[in-house]
Amino acid sequence: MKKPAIILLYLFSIIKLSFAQQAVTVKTPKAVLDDFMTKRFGMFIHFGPVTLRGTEIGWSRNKEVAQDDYDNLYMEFNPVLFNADAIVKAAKDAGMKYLVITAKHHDGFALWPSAFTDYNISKTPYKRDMVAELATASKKQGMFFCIYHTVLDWHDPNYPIHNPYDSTKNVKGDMVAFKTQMKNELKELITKYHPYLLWFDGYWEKPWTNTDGQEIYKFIKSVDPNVIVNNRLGKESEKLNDQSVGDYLTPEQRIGQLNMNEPWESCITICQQWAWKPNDKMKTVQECIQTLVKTAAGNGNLLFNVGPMPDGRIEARQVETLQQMGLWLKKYGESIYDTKGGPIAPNDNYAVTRKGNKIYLHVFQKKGDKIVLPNLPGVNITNAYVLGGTKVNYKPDATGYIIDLPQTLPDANSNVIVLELNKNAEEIPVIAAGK
Ligand code: FHN
Repeated sequence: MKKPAIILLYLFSIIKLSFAQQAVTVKTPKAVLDDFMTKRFGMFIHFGPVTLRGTEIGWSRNKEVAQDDYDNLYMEFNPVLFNADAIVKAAKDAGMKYLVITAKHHDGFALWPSAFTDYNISKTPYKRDMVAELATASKKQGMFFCIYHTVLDWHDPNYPIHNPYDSTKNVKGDMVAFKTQMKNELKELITKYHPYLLWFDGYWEKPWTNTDGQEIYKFIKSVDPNVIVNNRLGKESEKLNDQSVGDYLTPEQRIGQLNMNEPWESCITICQQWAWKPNDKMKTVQECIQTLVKTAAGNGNLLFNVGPMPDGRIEARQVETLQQMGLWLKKYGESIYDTKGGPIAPNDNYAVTRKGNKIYLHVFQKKGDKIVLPNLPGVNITNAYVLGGTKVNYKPDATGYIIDLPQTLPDANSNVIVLELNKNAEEIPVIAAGK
């Protein structure tokens, strides 16, 4: 090949590469993200025709449920007791500030009457627009409404993978057409339901590239510059950097590490499965409350998941547990909402959150009659008391501060002792673990 042609080819590939690697420059405004991180607690709802089988949404297709059988469940899907106002009220009573509905999960079924896919709610006996009903109920009750939209879609002919358990079923597909479909659906969802946040998922399969993620993020921002987007559009899911796509980290089924620099949100199930499962093992009220406290103490939000039953209601035992969380937050909410995590990382006995000149010491269980806090540089405790209760004795010692625990801890689930300081607690650097 002649020299000029080689140079041209080389230049072309450089330009192509630079475009591809270009980081996403349009970002969600910091103020919007900071506001999101003050909310601390949201409801995740995994729901769809699969609920008729009580198996896992998406993943039970071609596993516990044969593909044709799964893909035709929508013809029986008729959750007549689905009541968006009641579901939003259950979230509100739990003390939750935002709600995320799986408008479209990996099985490709749309819970809204999309103009871009026939595989949607209007084709079911139920017919009604479930996304619109939840959006309206959320607006009425002051709940921030958010939408989950899958990246991968095993039902879509343009997406190359149709069965994650059997690659022989893979097809050529057409990812350009697939992305066009996704953009059409996202524009439809954003302009019809005005979500506060878009929760993506399913970025891990080969056909999807980080560049695809960047392209969709830019598209979303061209439709609504303020909508928050999680970090599951791109391929980088463990940290936020110039290659990652999205605004915050999303550890799953675990409480994230104490992190003051990157916004994060743990998504965790109240039972084991994301979609409803008969007699699924449910967390105790104490586990639920301590999970929320440890998440906030790590400086993160908790997105707590429920799966409505085939008739559309959330199980009474789950609603009851959520109500108990709400009652706890009614008493101790100031130690969770709009606080910062740290400066000490959570452990099995206690965790801390902070706001202004207050540190909230969360005591999970009474091991001994005192807690010894590590030394906090330049900090003097000026007052200590059980939140909403009696004074607590404390004294400095060589290693830090000794906090005398009350004879009996007033709350069976999680207790809060307020430590008033001589300075702004939010300025205290994070104490390295084990100090
Ligand atoms: O595959 C999904 C799963 O079904 C569920 O939606 C969770 C929720 O975060 N995310 C994926 C697994 O990582």
